[in-house]
Amino acid sequence: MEICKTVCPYDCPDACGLLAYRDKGVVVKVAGNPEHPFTRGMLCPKMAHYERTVYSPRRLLTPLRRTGPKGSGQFEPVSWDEALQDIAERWRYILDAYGGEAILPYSFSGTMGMVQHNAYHGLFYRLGASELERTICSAAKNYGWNCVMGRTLRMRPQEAQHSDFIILWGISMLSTNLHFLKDVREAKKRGAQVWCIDTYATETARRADRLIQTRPGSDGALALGVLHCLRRDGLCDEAFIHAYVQGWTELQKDVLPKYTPAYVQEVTGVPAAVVEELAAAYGRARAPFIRLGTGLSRYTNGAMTVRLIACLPAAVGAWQHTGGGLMMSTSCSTAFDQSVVTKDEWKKPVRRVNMCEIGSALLQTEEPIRSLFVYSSNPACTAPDQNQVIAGLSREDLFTVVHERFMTDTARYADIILPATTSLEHDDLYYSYGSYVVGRGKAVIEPLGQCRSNWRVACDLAKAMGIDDPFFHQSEDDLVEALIDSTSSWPVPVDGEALRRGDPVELGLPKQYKLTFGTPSGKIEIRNGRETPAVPDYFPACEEDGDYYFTNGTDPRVLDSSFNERDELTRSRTMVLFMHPDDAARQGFSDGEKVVAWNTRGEALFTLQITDRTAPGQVVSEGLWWIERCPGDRSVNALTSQRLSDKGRGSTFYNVRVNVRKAEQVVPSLGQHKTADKITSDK
Ligand SMILES: Nc1nc2c(c(=O)[nH]1)N[C@H]1C(S)=C(S)[C@@H](COP(=O)(O)OP(=O)(O)OC[C@H]3O[C@@H](n4cnc5c(=O)[nH]c(N)nc54)[C@H](O)[C@@H]3O)O[C@H]1N2
Ligand SMILES: Nc1nc2c(c(=O)[nH]1)N[C@H]1C(S)=C(S)[C@@H](COP(=O)(O)OP(=O)(O)OC[C@H]3O[C@@H](n4cnc5c(=O)[nH]c(N)nc54)[C@H](O)[C@@H]3O)O[C@H]1N2
Ligand code: SF4
Ligand SMILES: [Mo]
Repeated sequence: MEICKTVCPYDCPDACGLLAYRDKGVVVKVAGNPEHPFTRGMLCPKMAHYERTVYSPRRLLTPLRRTGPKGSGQFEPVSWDEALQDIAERWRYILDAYGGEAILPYSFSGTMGMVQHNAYHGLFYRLGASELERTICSAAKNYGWNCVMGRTLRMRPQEAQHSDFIILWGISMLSTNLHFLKDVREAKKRGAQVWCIDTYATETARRADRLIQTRPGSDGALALGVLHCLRRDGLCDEAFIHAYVQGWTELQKDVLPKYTPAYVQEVTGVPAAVVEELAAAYGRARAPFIRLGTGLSRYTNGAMTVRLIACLPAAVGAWQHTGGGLMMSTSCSTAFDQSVVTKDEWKKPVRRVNMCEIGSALLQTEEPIRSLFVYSSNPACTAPDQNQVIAGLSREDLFTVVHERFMTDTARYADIILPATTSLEHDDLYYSYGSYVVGRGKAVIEPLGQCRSNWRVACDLAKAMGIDDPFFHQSEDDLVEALIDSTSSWPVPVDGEALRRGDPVELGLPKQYKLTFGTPSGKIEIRNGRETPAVPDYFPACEEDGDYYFTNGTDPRVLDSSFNERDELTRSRTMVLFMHPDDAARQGFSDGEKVVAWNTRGEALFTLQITDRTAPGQVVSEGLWWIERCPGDRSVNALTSQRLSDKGRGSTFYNVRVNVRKAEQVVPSLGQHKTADKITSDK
């Protein structure tokens, strides 16, 4: 038995060190790599049996061509040559008749390896295809942070061990950042308090010392309430502010007076006394640490919310203390020059399509998208406004190619499906966005069946399209080597040799990195003259009609829609809707009955769970489920909106309201299967 070192490839901040046990060319089990400085030998339950994903009987093993109507799931196997030829022929026709912008690539987070994640960029730049704005995840959050902190290096998570007051703010850590728990526990052992701020009692919140429950989208006002109290009670660090912060005077003069605890209670639903307690605990802590999640930024005021929260550590000078500060994603990816893979010099100015608006984009009749190439993503499940997305994918005249490992909701609508490798079957280099640990993953086994990696298919398609460039003659391992050689701009030398060997390597950070502010002024920019408004202030998220806020949180059994292939994980307890007992009583619902949540965009069928984990006036469901795992024919994104965030053109998944009715009640069809027949086929 050989033990091969690799990395978990999924879109999870932890990027665990993974050991694959290989026996006669087969991976028989996996385990966590105990030498990994952040994940320290533990895997989450999904990955503890990664071999069940790799060798799943559901793996797609040959290219497939559609034989039935779109979405019917009827396909026949074809050879790679035929599949590539079909695609090239259709694309040549589209390029000639309509130009490259009629083709759109769509991808996101199937794999975080820098080679496979970016593998297709060069090809689509060369084709002059429309460009996808990849903003679905954390664009608003990054925008908000950048307004205040610019390119300041982000915090190292292990520092939290030295904090005496940790706030898990809008993060479902036990699902989405499990390995941070070790640092939190370490801090607790040393006496730290751990509070959680969320809109409902997540599993994470249930284990914190305290949960503060906010009204969805209102956290910016809570941050201002805390700042109001800190200033009033003399708990700010004036010396730090004087040395390192710009715009505090304007904030305290023009904005803070309004945010009295009583006013903040009105806006956020957090009792005034609790706002006071939070401010006192934060202001009196020696080294308060905020771990900021992404959920709270997925609103039409999401970037502003993050901007306001980022003012907190500045006001108390948390940055100057070991263990103090604010952590969101790390800056790890910037250590590498990813243009060695993305080939940015081939980029031309082309039409940009925002991925959160893929539904409307596929239905637009002016200069329609005529071919969609989906890889490493499952938009029919994970993009907002599912009915629009599916209506778009149902267009008979849309030529859709999906490069996938499994028959996902999206793959069902493909004309051609290409079978993809898993991370154990291809080479890559992985960074982490929840720590500073990076690692290499060499292919551990031969590709299953006829599966091919993203890089391989990008090169195959380039050839089929007659693009002959030395760039496409490189192997994926050549690209990994080039990435390892590309770290010269990182401020601390990177141990390339250890990386080459496959060891997990933790990137070093300069000694004073937390006090070296990467903003144009060199200071923390509470006032940022390039923004409107220059001084941040709360504004409410957009209001929708409907009786309930709808929060769609994460489930530890799936990662976005990945792992739905695993029957043992996802066979039961999908599409559960939490509702407060008062609301259930008012509507005459009983626990366990089937209910429909609906709004103007669509509806989805759930099993009701009556629980006081949610607030009155709010319903919650966890997890993104393939439609075949759902009791109805839609999943949660039938309810969410394509509307973009205030800044950063990000998603607003949590900015949703719904009504709820008993399942057997019939209501006139609401947006379900919005038709695509506005688009006329011309081929
Ligand atoms: N098991 C599992 N792990 C995952 C994922 C997964 O789907 N499953 N997804 C991966 C990906 S792609 C990402 S981006 C990360 C995301 O991981 P997180 O940063 O944890 O983000 P979310 O889970 O989207 O949201 C976190 C929390 O924000 C809360 N929230 C929503 N609105 C508000 C609000 O207005 N205020 C406050 N205070 N809280 C709010 C939600 O209730 C939720 O509990 O996780 C990654 N890891
Ligand atoms: N309602 C709601 N919707 C959400 C969210 C939410 O919180 N609420 N979260 C959003 C967020 S944060 C994100 S990041 C997105 C993510 O959404 P997606 O990018 O769609 O992520 P996944 O659902 O994990 O789908 C990834 C697919 O890539 C495939 N894959 C894996 N490795 C490879 C590979 O090497 N090559 C190829 N070709 N395919 C591969 C997998 O089989 C899988 O089907 O979802 C968003 N959707
Ligand atoms: S999904 Fe996340 S927690 Fe699970 S093994 Fe992968 S990186 Fe680790
Ligand atoms: Mo994400």
